[in-house]
Formats: sequence, structure tokens, C-alpha cells
Amino acid sequence: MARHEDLPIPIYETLEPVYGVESQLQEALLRFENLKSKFIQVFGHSPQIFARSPGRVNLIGEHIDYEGYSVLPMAIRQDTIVAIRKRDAGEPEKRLLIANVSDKYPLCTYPADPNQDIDLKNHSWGHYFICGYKGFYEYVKSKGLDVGEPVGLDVMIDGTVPTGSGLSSSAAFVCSSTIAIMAAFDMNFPKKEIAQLTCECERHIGTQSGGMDQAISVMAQSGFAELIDFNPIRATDVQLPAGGSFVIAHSLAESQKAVTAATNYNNRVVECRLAAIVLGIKLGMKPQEAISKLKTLSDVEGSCVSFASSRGSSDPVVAVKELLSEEPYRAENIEKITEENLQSIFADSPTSLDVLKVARQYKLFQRASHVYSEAKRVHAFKDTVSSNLSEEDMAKKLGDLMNESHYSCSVLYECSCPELEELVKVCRDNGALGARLTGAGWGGCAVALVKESIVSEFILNLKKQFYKSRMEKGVIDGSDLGLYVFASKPSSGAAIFKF
Ligand code: NG1
Ligand code: MG
Repeated sequence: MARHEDLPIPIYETLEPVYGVESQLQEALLRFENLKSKFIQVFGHSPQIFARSPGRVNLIGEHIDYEGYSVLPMAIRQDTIVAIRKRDAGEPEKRLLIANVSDKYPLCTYPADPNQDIDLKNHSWGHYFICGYKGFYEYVKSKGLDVGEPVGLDVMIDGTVPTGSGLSSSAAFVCSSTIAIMAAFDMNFPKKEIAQLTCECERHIGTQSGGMDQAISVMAQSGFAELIDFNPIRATDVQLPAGGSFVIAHSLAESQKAVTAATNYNNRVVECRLAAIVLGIKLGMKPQEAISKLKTLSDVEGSCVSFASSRGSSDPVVAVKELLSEEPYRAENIEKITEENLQSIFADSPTSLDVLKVARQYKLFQRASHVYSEAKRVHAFKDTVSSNLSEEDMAKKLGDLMNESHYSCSVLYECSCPELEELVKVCRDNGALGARLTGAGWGGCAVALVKESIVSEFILNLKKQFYKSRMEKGVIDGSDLGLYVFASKPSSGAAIFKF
């Protein structure tokens, strides 16, 4: 039987297969009707086709996808729906017109040229669509497919994934856009190829992201979390324990990753690369070889194995302890080891050069310790879920792993923030078996594992202890609370709708 990542995106003629299982059909019907009528209002004709792709919550495996390690997310029901119509070649309007059902996002227009550069200095919400647009053309070109001269596109977006929340509104947007464009061209491809291409094209926004978000958004199966492996991308269904529920809660600190990349996200990617190079050299590689061969910390793990016999351990966590210094490195300390200056190591990556411009020091020991230990926790989580431990022991073990992951993110990777720390504590104080930040961090959401039987009480307590004071201060509107704290079941992945 074909693995599901080898299959194309499913095409449905009704909403039931996606929204029926979660019994949110009524709400979904209204969303699609509203999207269609706004589309007609703005563009004067009906959309040709719709595509949807969900957000996700990462259960464990943070900041390791771009280092080549497996992660364990699940799709949530919040998603982005794209309605699209490809204009005929004869029509005078040749631009991409991108509208949104929400007034918060004004209409954007872009040229139809797929080689256009995205203006990273002036961030606009429509840029995410252009990521998908460029990605589509890059992909068809690489496959030698001819799609003719670019034509105009009319596009209307409806997204329900809260932005800047670590729930991957960006991937939901990029994936649904890419799939909608493909569908408008009457094309469809294996999910694993779409996952790969959307991961690459989202980098046009300026973050050096890994592929987790796009992979889960494209490949999720209803009812399962997925173990996502990279190189090559694969998704393996993971059945979660029945007695527990995952509650997602927003810290209300918004993390604008596209804007803070040089000090936060991309900074960590650069630190990991430097850690990989320095470790490789300490393990006996020639500096030039390490620089050219070691792109990620998982690349070094192979080298650690070959040195295992002489060192007595192939555990990269041990290698980090022995070979890297806990003291933060300064550029000149690293350059002494690499025998090359940092600017030339990263010469081919403008976003990394932006990192070097502002970084004062590099915490190689801490970042590498996080990555290698987090990679192990992902497998421990997966093994625990499929073990024959009692329900109670299993839940406790999973909770412990989540707590350890949070500690590592917070202390070693330093991607938490005061609001997330407070929220995680409130979760634990109210009976969560485990709680951790999810997604990139520096704001956004926490995810807590909670016994099924106490979920409603748990959410009520969070509302009282975390959200009430913020409502009183006017930070959020009480009627929106359900958007900020909710329990989530694993939802399904991307789909195309043709009505
Ligand atoms: P968020 O910020 O939640 O979209 C980001 C990356 C992921 C992964 C996580 C951290 C993008 C699109 N996604 O997720 O690939 O690295 O951070 O685990 O940048
Ligand atoms: Mg994102």
C-alpha cells in the first residue's frame, strides 16, 4: 500500500470529509459561503476552486527540524482557506489581487512575474501568498512542466489560525496558497513533494525555517499526531493516549518572527551551524572539511559515531559536554578554531549575515545541548505512546518529557518569554501532567497535557488565573477567550474543494 505522503492532496466535492468528523460543519458551511460571496463582491465572479490547510501544535521536538531531527506535531482544526480564480490569458488584468475576508488585512496587489523579489524590509501579509506563488513556479520549472505565460489571479483568504501564536498560521497560509495555485492550474502532486516545496518557498519570507509546519499541514491524518522525519520527508501516524487531552493556551505575547528573525530564529540557526562546525573540528575534522560538509547538528552525529570507538561514547550530548565550552563564544574565539572568518562561512546566506551583524556572542554549548537532548525526547515520547505502560504511567511519562522540553527551550535555547513562563506555571499548578511552549517561542502558545476528566475545569481555572486580569486591562476581549484557550484533537491535513 502506498504511504500517505506519496498520495496527492485529496479533492472533495463536499465539506463533510474534513469538517464533518469534527462536527463543525455548520460553521464551515458559513465560512465557505461568506468567502464565496465576498469573492464575488470584490472580483465580480465566482472562485474556481478552494484549498484549505491547517495550523498545528507541536507536541514535542522544538527547534530541531532545521537541524534535521524528527518532530512530533499534530494538526489543529483552525486553518486557512483560499478561494482562487485564474484569469484567462486574454483578460487585461495580469496582476495577482489578494484579498481577505477580514478588514484587518487590506487588498494587496503584486505583479504576476514569478521571479519578483519579496520586499522583506516592508512586511505585508500578502507576502506569504507570494511565497507560495514563487514556490509553485520554481517547482514546475524544476519538473520541466510548461504552464505558459503568467496570468492574473484573483484570490480571497479566510484564516482562523491566530497569527504570531506558534500555531503556524504562516504555514497554513503558504500551504493553502500553494495548493490553491496548483489546483487552479489543474495540477496536483504527492504530498511529500508539496511539503518539501512549501518548506523551501516559505523561506522567501526571510526565516531559515525547517520543514515541520508545512509537513504536518500537508500530510496530517485526522485522529493522529505525526512523527515527521526529514531527508526524505516522511510522516508516521502516532496514536495519542485516550485518557489525555492537549490544551492550547495563548500567552498573549505575539511573536513576529518575520520581523525579529536576526536576533531570534535565524540567530539560533546560525549558532547551531557554528556549533556543528566547531564540534566537527574538535572531533578531528579538518576546518575546511567541517565548514563545507557540516550544515546541521545532525550532520555531526554521523561523525560522532565514527569517533565512538576511540571515545567510548557515540552520544552527541556527551560530545557536547566534553568538547564545547559552556562560556559563550565570541566571533574571534570561533574564528581561531575554524581558521576562517564568520562572514565568509556564511557568505552565501544574506539572512545569516544579518545575524552576524547584531550578534555579540554565540552560545554553542547551550544550543547544541538543547538540540541533541530534544531529538532524544521526541523518540522517547513516541516510544512511550506505543509502550504498554498503564494509562496513568504513560501520561505521567509524556508529561515529564514535555516539562523537560520546556526547561531546555527556556534555559538552553532561550526562546521563552515571561508571559510563557507564567502560563506554563499556571498550567502545571492546575494539574497539567506536562506543559511547554510550542512553536518557535518568544511568545505565542503553550501546550499542556491534561487528563481528559479535568479538561473543562482546567480551562476554567486558566481563564480565572491567567486571562481574567488581562481582560480587565483590556488586553483581550472576553468574547474572544475561546480563540486563546481550547482543547484540540488531531485534525486532518490539506484538502482541495471543487463544488
Ligand atoms: P512557528 O514559529 O511556530 O511557525 C517555527 C518554524 C518551524 C520550527 C519551529 C520551532 C517556520 C515556518 N516554522 O515555527 O519550522 O523550527 O519554529 O520548532 O519558521
Ligand atoms: Mg510560522
